[in-house]
Amino acid sequence: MKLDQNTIARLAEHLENAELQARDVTMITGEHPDMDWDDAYAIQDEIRRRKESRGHKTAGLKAGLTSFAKMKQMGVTTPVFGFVSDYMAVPDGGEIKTSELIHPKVEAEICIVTKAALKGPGCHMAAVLAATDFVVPAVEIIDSRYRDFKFDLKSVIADNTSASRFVIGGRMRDLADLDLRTLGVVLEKNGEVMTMAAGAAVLGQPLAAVVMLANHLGARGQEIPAGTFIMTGGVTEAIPVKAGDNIAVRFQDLGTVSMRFV
Ligand code: 0L1
Ligand code: MG
Repeated sequence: MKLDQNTIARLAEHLENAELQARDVTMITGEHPDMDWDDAYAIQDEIRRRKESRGHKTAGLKAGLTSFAKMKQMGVTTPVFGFVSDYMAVPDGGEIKTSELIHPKVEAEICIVTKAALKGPGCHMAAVLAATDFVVPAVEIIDSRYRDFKFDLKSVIADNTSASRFVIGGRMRDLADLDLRTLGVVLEKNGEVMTMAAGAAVLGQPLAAVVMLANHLGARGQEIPAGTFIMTGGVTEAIPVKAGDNIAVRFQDLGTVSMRFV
């Protein structure tokens, strides 16, 4: 690690305040060009610790930048990992206040909930298949705290991978009844189709993101506990939204997830 504890704490407070006050900031690697990957995740961990110390529960884990469309959109080649907090959850069909956000975008996510712990290194697809309790669809609302989306991967990791809101909807289904690779997703804004894709857009198979997450955490001495909600990453590119927009995402076999931006 290149940053000391005081700097990590200061950057976590800076980025969390930007999130909570819906205020954009410049990317932190501008000021700290030497920071490394461990520093970036340490800042994210400190943001999580701050939220939990105020009584917010961590509601789930997320993989980001896992689809070819998102990697292309962001000009990167590596997935990133983050978390979502309880206050970020919005009910299906609910309202999302744009005044609480900076420049939100929506993306469709195939998600699972685990029924057994997953621990890397060495976690593999069979372990994830065995540990999956059910599959459920969601929409993630990402809202990078960085001005004009000007950031690099380390800055994004420190900013908790732009996590902002999420909506779980549709219906839960058994993994054995689905083919996640061919599962189609259609994202509509104000009744117009914006983008569509199949699950294989996420690393060839969305559960590969869970394998990577377990191994990422395992390398840091952590595991995915049983009962964890995991978002495997946007299937399509992210679509910008503003007040007045209605979003409906139709997932084959999993139903529809919708929300309104006000
Ligand atoms: O969930 C994600 O794919 C993370 C995206 C981070 C970069 C962005 O804000 O688009
Ligand atoms: Mg996402």
